[in-house]
Amino acid sequence: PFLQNVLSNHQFLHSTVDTQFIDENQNLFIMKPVQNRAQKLLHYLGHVMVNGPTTPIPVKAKPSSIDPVIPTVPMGEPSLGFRDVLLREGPEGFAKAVRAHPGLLFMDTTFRDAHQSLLATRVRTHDLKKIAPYVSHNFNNLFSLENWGGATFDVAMRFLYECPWKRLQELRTLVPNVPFQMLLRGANAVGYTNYPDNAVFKFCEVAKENGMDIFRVFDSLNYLPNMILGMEAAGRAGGVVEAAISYTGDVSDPMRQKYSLAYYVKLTEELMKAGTHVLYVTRWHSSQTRILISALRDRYPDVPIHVHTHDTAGAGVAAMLACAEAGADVVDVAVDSMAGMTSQPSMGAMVACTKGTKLDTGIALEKVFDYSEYWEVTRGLYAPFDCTATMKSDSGGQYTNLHFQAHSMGLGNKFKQVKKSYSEANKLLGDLIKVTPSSKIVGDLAQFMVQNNLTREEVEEKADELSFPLSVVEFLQGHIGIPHGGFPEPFRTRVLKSLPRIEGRPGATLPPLDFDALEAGLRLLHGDDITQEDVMSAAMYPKVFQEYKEFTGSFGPVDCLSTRLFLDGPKIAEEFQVEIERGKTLHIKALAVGDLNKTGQRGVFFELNGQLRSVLVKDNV
Ligand code: 3PY
Repeated sequence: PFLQNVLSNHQFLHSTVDTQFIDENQNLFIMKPVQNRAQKLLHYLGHVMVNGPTTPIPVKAKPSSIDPVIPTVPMGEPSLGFRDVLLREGPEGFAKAVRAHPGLLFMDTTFRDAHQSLLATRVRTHDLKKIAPYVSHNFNNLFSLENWGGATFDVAMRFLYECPWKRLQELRTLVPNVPFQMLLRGANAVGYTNYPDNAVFKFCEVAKENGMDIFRVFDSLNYLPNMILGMEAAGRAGGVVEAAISYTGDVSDPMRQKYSLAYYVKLTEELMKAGTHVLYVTRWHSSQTRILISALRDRYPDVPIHVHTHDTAGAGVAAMLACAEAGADVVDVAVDSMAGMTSQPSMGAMVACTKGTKLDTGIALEKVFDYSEYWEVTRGLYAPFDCTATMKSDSGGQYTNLHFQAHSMGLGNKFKQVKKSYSEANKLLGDLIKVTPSSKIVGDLAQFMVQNNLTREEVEEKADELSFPLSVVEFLQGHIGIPHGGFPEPFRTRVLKSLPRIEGRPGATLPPLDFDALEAGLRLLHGDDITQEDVMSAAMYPKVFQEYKEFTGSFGPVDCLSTRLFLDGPKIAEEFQVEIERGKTLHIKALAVGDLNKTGQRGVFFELNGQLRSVLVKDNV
């Protein structure tokens, strides 16, 4: 609101008042904080021009210089979708409608898992927003659009310097008709470790308020108490609860008893009892599909079944088709140019393969082509993060993060060895379900073995002498829950010695989070415009949130920049426009980078809306 302060109060400016007027009009001295957004933005651009990208770059490649063409959408409101059913009939009615739907339904993972799997989760809200209306208008019959949770929450703040909540709010406005889906890591919410129960409950409540619809809840060990906590949090917030069973092993192999069909059936029974609206099976391998889905379909004829895989081996389309034929209602796909390899199977391929059959999706292939074209060019902007630059198809599966971890630790040339050690590390830890964070724990142990040249036998022999990665020690202490079949002994005892152990669900013994105290602390540090969403961000990632606020304090919001400018900055003499808010556009031209001065800084010169402006940037290179 417009403040009537000393600079603008008419009576004050014209001295038609006595001093009592000041006492009675306290707002005279409330000054609107100077935002200085343009200068901060120039500072950011100057910083990138001098020091390079502000986010770590794993692959030696430049963002492509071609801009994506945004396909046009018709004027007016998009057609009704499953979100309208959900809003009208609630989670139960929604689940019934999904089950009654005649053809095969899709969840589109392009906005989350596809780029988490291929592009290190780096896709920015800027690029999601441009194509969101197209999705809303052309794919209104999607079961859901997966666009939040998993690693996106952390990466948005840590590497993209943007607010994950704002992403959710903005996408919600652009896509009113398709249900949004997020990945909730059970009691770990969107983090890597257990949070106090009240933090998980509050997180789901705020996510629902911001527009989230379906909460897919998993636990990286399929540890039921953790899953049930996440399901309760999602359900109490009013969301659709999708309990996710993480699959490992081989149900067709009678020799592999640990994760047998009976294990999955029993787990499903518990999840049904806990009140899941939809069943989700996440699969890391492409065989044995029929057996598991058929068994679940037979036992639970009324519950929608939703299936997921990564296409690392190249058999994703075949696996999803087999699942659909065995009774799955929904399968996960990513748009063609963001599909395949460690991402999901291709949407176009699934549309084409089911056309004219009882599974016909009703989606027009031409619409998928335009969607794919946008993403093909957009993907080029993220070339510095594209894992397919160094990774090739692999029938072993489960390697996205491992690959990234290995490369970032300089073990890229030993990836074959890392993969072999991964399997050995998994056996050492007792053959685990491997999803975030258990997959990372196994990966950490594998890398530790490669770095120290250790075999499984040697690790077992020297277990009480070795200095294991913290994640491995904490896992054995019980920080993320209890694995199926218990902890591996005597390995656990030898590693932990006298270290404390957590019995049961870790969150149950954590003291509740004091939200008021957290909020008061944040206000003290960052001022009064702290929102409940900020409080949740700080609850999930205190240090990352602090750094994100420090970054935006210096550089302002940078989500208004195109991805090429965000990553690489402008070239000298490049002219461009940046819309910092609706209707407020800056016209910028990069003029020159000056010489290094005595204090290690450089002047960077711009033209801003026709006027010369400069910023001083410390040269860190
Ligand atoms: C995550 O936890 O981020 C995952 O994608 C697990 O599948």
